[in-house]
Amino acid sequence: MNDEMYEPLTVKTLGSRLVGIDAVNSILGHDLSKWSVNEVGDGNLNLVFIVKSELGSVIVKQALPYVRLVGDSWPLPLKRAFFEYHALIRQAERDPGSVPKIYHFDETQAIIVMEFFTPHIILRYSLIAGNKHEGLAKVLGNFCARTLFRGSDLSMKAAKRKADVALFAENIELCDITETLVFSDPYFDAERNHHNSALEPLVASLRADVDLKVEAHHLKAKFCNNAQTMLHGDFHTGSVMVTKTDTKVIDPEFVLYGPMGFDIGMLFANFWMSYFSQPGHASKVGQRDDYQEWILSVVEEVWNVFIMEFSCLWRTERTGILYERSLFEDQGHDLGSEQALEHRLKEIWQDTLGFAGIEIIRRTLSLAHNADAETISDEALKTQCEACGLVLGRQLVINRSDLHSIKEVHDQIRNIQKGKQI
Ligand code: SR1
Ligand code: MG
Repeated sequence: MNDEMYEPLTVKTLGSRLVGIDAVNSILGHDLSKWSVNEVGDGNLNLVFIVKSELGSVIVKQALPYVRLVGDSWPLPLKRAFFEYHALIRQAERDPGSVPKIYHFDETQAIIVMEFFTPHIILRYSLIAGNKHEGLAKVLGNFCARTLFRGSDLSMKAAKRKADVALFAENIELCDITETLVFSDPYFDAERNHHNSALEPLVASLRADVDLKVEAHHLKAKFCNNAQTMLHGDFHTGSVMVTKTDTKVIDPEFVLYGPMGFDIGMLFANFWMSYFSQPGHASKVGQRDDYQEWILSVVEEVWNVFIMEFSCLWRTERTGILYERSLFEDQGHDLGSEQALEHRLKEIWQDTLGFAGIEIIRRTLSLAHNADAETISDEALKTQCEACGLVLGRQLVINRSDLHSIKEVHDQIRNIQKGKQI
C-alpha cells in the first residue's frame, strides 16, 4: 500500500473524491449537488460518513493512520481497512444478510463504501435507552455459530483455511491492541489505563491477585496461540446495529484467527455490563428490573441458538480436516461424533466465560471504557455498576471451569447485584 497517496476524507472533499466511482454513482446518482455528507464516527479508530441523495444512501468508512481516540501519537496502519473488507466478504458468505453489503473498496485510501443500515442504531445505545429487540438473540447466536464453524477446520478446505490464517496473521497491530489493552494492561498500572477513583481498593486487590493474573494470562495464551477460526475480533454491543425487529453486525477490523469462545465471550460480557448499568439509567428505583431480566434472557437465548446451530452444522457440514465423517459416522460411530461435539462445546463454553471476564475487567480498568457505565451521571450508581462488573469478571476468569450452565452464571450475576458477593 502506498501511504503517500493516502488522504483523509472530509465532509467537503468526500463528494468530489467519490463521485467518479460507478458503484457509488449507481446508488447516489451523478449529481453531487444532491449529495449530503455527515461525519458520524464515534468509535475509537476511524472516520465514518453517512452520504445520502434522493436516490439512496451509503456509509463511507475510512481508516485514519492513527488511533482516533488517542490522536497521532499512536500510529495505526491503514491496512486494517483491507482486513475489515476481507472479513466482511467472508462473514457475508458464511452468514448471508448479517453484515453490510460492500459497494466499493479502495485499498490505498483505506476506504470501504458499504450499505447504510437505516433506521438502525447501535445496540449499546439502545440498551442504555432500555429498548427491547425482537429476533436479536437469534441473529447473534446464528452469526456466532455460522461464522465460527464455517471459518474453521471443521468446515473449510485446509489450503483455504491456511491461506486465510496467513492473510489475517498480518493484522498485527490490531491484534496487538487486544493483546495489550485487553489482556495485560488491566493487571498493572499501565500508562494508558484510567479508572474510577472510587474503585481504588477493589482495583488494588485485583492487581495484587496473582491467581487472577495467571488465569488472565492463560486466556491470553489461548487467544494468541489458537488459530481455531476467523473471529470478528471486536464483537461487543457497539458492533451490532438494530431496529425493533432487525439486527446487523458491523466493524470486523480486529479480525484474526483465534479461539471460538472469544467473540461470544466479548458479546456476553457487554450484555452483562449493560445489565449492571441499568440502575444507572433508570428514572426511578426498580424501573429497569424487568429490562435487566430481558437482557439475561437474550444472553441465554444467544447461547441456546448458538448451540443448536453449531450442532446442526456439525452434523451436516463437517467437510474440513477435523473429526472427518469417514472416521466417525461412516464407521457407524455417530455417538463418537456426538461425544466429540459435546467436548468441543464444553471447551467453547469455558473459553466464553473466561474471555467474558477478561473483557469486563478491561472495560473498567484499561483505556477503552463502555458508554454503558461512562454515561451514568450518579457517581454512586456508576461505581456500583463497575464494581459488580469487576467482581463478576474475576469470578468468570478464575472459576470458568466450575460454572456449568448459563442459568448458574445468571444466578451469580443477580446475586452480585444484590450485593451478596461483593
Ligand atoms: C485503541 S482501540 C480501543 C478499543 O476500541 C475498539 O473498539 C476495540 O475494542 C479496542 O480494544
Ligand atoms: Mg469498532
